[in-house]
Amino acid sequence: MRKTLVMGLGGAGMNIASRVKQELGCDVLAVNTNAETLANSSFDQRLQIGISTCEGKPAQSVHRGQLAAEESLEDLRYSIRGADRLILLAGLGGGTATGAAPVIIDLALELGSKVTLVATLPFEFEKPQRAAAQEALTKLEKKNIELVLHDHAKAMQPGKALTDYYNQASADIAADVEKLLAK
Ligand SMILES: Nc1nc2c(ncn2[C@@H]2O[C@H](COP(=O)(O)OP(=O)(O)OP(=O)(O)O)[C@@H](O)[C@H]2O)c(=O)[nH]1
Ligand SMILES: [Mg+2]
Repeated sequence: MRKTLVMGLGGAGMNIASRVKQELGCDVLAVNTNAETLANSSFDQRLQIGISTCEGKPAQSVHRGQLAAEESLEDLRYSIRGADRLILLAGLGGGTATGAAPVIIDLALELGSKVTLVATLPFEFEKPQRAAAQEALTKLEKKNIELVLHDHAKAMQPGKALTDYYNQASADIAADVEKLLAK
């Protein structure tokens, strides 16, 4: 039987992954540098990356996110090995997911997995995050992966509360993942 690994990476990735887990009932591996976020989550499978690089805190820069994944490459290899397919859930724009995603994707491809990156792009008001996400996206588009993007700048409706918006975004992305899993 084909094995798919669903991974929630970084803060947004984990929030989206918990909705995916709740709605689709699939197993999810939560990956983050942030020890507190991992400890407060209810995922059965959790991996803290970059313990020395980030000391349990958010990566906060793309470079530190990359170093965190590189530091934990063997743990990531062990987690991904045996998966025919990786569905990686991430919010681009912060440090952890933006820096770690390319490292994780390259590792999964090297291990022979097909990779789908389901990623959000930052809101219009998140100027530096949007620039960081765009730069990362340019590089990710060159990789041999499937990309499913959810642009917060386009999907956000004026006047909508952020929590309501995130709820809707998570539901929409869970529906995207359901379609991917049915493929
Ligand atoms: N859909 C969704 N998007 C989010 C959520 N939280 C943040 N975002 C978006 O995701 C982007 C990245 O934020 P994080 O996920 O916190 O970044 P990170 O990968 O955890 O990086 P660090 O915080 O530096 O460790 C933000 O700029 C927002 O655009 C969420 O709960 N749901
Ligand atoms: Mg974060």
